[in-house]
Amino acid sequence: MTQSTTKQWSTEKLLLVISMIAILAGVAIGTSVGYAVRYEAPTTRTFYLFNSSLNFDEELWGVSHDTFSPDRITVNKADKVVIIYRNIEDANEDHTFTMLDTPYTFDAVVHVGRNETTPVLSSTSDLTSVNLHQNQTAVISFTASWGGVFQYRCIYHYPTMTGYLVVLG
Ligand SMILES: [Cu+2]
Repeated sequence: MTQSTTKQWSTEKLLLVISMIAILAGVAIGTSVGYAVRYEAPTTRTFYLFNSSLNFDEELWGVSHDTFSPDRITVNKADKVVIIYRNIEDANEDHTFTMLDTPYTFDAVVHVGRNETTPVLSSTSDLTSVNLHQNQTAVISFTASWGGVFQYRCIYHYPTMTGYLVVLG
């Protein structure tokens, strides 16, 4: 005589299992749709960056009046970032774009004039800092491979000439 090994599931147990599967499927579909709606494919984002200054007496206040404009650059992770940096200073003064203590390095093409169509002065890869004389333009590029908030600064006018790269994701 053989004994049946087939287990009979009670109706309650069956309903419970079906409910659990339905809930899990709903969560999976909801999450996928949410991701698909929000997701943006990596793209190239171009920003114009300038030195700027505030109208106060530097000696009186004891800090540099120079700042960056803009002082926030926000991108998604994996975007290609292009920063066109112009030294628009009205005096004969240098400014840098420098990223210290970050995982980022960048390529920089420095032009001798006020825009990126003027002749190239230098073209360098894997930099953490680039220096611009008055009326020069740098095209800075890198891929935003690490998420987080990363400082950029001008080494001559720190800490007031400081900005932040925000990489989402
Ligand atoms: Cu500066």
